[in-house]
Amino acid sequence: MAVDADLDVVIVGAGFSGLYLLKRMRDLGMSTRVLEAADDVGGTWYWNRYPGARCDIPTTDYTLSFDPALETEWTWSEKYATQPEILRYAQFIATKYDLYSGIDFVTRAEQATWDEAAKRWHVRTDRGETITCRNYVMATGCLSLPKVPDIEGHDRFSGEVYFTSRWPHEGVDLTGKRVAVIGTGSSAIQSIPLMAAQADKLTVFQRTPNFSIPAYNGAADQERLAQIAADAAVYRAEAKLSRGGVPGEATLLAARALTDDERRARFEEVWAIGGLEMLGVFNDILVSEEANELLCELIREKIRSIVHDPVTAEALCPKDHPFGTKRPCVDTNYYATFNLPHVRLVDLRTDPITTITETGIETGTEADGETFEFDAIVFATGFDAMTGALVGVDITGRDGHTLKEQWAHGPATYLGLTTVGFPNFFTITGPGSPSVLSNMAVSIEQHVDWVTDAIAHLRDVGGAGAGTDGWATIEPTETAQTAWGVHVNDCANITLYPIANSWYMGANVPGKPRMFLPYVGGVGPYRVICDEVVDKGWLGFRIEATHSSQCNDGVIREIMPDVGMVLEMMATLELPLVESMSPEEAREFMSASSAMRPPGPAVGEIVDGTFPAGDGTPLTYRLYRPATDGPHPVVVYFHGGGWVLGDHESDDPFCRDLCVRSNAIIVSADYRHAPEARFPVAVHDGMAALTWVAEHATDLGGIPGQVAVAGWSAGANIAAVTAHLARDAGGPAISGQLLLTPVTDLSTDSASYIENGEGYVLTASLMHWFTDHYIDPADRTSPLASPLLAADLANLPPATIITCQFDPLRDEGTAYAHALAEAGNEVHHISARGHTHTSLTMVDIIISGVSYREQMGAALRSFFDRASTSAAVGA
Ligand code: NA7
Repeated sequence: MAVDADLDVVIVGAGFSGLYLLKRMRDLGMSTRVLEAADDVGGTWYWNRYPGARCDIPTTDYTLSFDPALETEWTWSEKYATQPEILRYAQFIATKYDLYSGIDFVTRAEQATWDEAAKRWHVRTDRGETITCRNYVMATGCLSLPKVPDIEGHDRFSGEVYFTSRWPHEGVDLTGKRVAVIGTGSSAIQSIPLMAAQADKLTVFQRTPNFSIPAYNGAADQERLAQIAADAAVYRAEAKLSRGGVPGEATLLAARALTDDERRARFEEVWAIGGLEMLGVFNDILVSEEANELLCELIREKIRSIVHDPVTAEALCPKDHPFGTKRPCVDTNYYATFNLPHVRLVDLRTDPITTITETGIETGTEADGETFEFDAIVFATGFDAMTGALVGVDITGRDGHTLKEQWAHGPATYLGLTTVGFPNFFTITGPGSPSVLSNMAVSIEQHVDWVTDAIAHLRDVGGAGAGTDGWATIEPTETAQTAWGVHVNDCANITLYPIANSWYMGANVPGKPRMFLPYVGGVGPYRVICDEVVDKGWLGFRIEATHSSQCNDGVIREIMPDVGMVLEMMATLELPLVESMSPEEAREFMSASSAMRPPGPAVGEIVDGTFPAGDGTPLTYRLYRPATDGPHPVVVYFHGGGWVLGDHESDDPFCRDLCVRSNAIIVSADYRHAPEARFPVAVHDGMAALTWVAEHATDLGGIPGQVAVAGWSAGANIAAVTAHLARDAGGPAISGQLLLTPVTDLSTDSASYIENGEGYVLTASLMHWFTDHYIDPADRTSPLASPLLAADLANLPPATIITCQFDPLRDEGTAYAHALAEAGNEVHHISARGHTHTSLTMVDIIISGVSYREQMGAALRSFFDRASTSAAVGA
């Protein structure tokens, strides 16, 4: 093969990513070339020249920060700069750092193939050149490959055809023309008011209405400018650690917690600021459908108030996706444009396009159709986002596998930067990174810096710097990549994003696999993760050089993202250790913490009462009755708290949730606490509660004979032991036992104790504090304390046991599930990945716990279904 050049680095794309990476590579002395299909720099801002094209992030923030000189040498003229100004900024950067000389313009990378023997990439261009390089970087942008319009007859129209994504450089004069616009995404919404100003007639074909917020464009925000002028470094550093790449405090206001008036006032305040600030109007809009709908209705009211014709207004009101789950648009006069007499909206939901003809567009059905004649059609139909440009180049990695094949079911990356089977191949703002959900300027810089560090490291460990032909190769491991995909999904799944048919989900391109493409965990947390990967010895990467090889395999984030956030938040509070307190102090501390939680769902009725312990001592209970018609089955529930703490108040939100999900009465029964009443008092109180509830089921509104036991942690220990006692006593009959993270064995030497003994709320030292208060060492192997150690585990009620990955008690819960199954009992073991001992009970805080609580509700329902079926069979 004739090789035209042998380089350290080839970069595809001369947008902001390619430009900055070229600069960094040159600074390191790397031989580098950039291949760019256009005849100038700018990437997205080179191609997207449609009228009205602007940034939707304030341009004070859409700024590269690597050189402090950029802060003073460039000034943005507007709040949201226009495309020509942003393009000039890219040209300014290319000129200032003498980058033009490193770029091959009008040169498209067509093929890249990894040569394992030579440890190089061979990149072929459409000019017939082959360039060989050590490292190959796709800096091709996320919205660069236009989607081919999937409309019958799209290539038949004989008039003028334009694509917003490929707008002619010389501009277009639509004066006096009959113009069609197909699509109502951001490109259309920005350009429609300007096209309407020229066209004789403008017809907008809308398949899905989008939310658009006014830009209120004008001078750049003075407050931001002042902050930047005062200390640009601090301002930019704050952006880098923020969630979206723009500094700012997250609101503490939850839409659901406000009154209608308060909500409206806050909404109006943010509407008056305009733009994507609306994404932060309330803190629950991207996680709660109810909260989101409250906001959607406020925006719809605005649309109805602007658009005069009620039918058009209604058609413009988005109703098929929660606000924010498709990128909201930022406009100037978009909705008002539909009040102009020559502008018409065609709702493709009611009148779909049947075909594009030589002279126009036909809609509707044969019986009831409409024919439109046009001089020009503008396709504003979007992009094959995030992956289109990457798989558009024929990239072949190790063993002849192509990226296209490998990503046929959706992209798989480690950190959105690298992918298994493709050594020394990097993607800037690739799928699996914050990219399109963030301020791209901030994300681009972070990715380029990380890739620069990686490439420098490869040269250093390979020894190339010492004059050898060393260089190293880097590639992620399967373990790291798979786990990253899981984490990306975990983050998306606690939001409403996956609901929408958006390009974030790949849903806009027919046949594209449906999966959430960007990383929603936030710019700051993502940066921390990328840095941690390096600090942990390039965790999850295999780095191989001629004489050395290193693979620190592992997973960077396994904890559920919302659980991780709560742990981080708790860490910042520097709470005192419970085990440093007296039981009395610990109880007060727990009550105070409980008072600050969300209350949990409403139930039909709550009744507080007492029942007698075996010695006649009155003990309290709280009964939760479903809102549905009774009678209901009854669950006797025992709270958590290590036999020392807790009561029905401490587990109140969880009991409400369980009541709603199981449609059963929950009787949260207290039991006496240690150290005042040590083992086995609590166990006998548990049995007394069960006996009393079974005897009074009818009085309580329950169904006699349908009684289950349930509990969490120490309460699950009481529930499990109560089931043993009831079996041995010949009753009461128990329909099932639901044990959430139970204590089943008081020894503390399991692997889960060692792995999770610190840092996940229930620590090994706290567990020792509980156990020491509860029980003498000599009694700890008693089956009434450690049910796992019972000689006889047969003939126990059906069990559902939930264990959590990051819980010291995980292994004893798992062992109990196995032991019960081995003894012939029906057992369902649910292993909650990424959860901790306490996370599943955090109702309305930990969203990733919802599916497990749903499974707990289902488990209770199934106990009772079985009980009623066998009762019917018996009858
Ligand atoms: P978008 O946001 O993907 O918008 C494309 C629009 O085109 C959207 O309204 C689509 O409707 C519509 N579309 C696509 N295909 C068709 C067919 N076949 N028939 C009718 N309508 C169709 O792309 P943009 O260029 O506007 O914006 C991209 C991003 O750039 C934007 O999010 C900002 O981040 C900047 P659909 O919703 O699929 O029903």
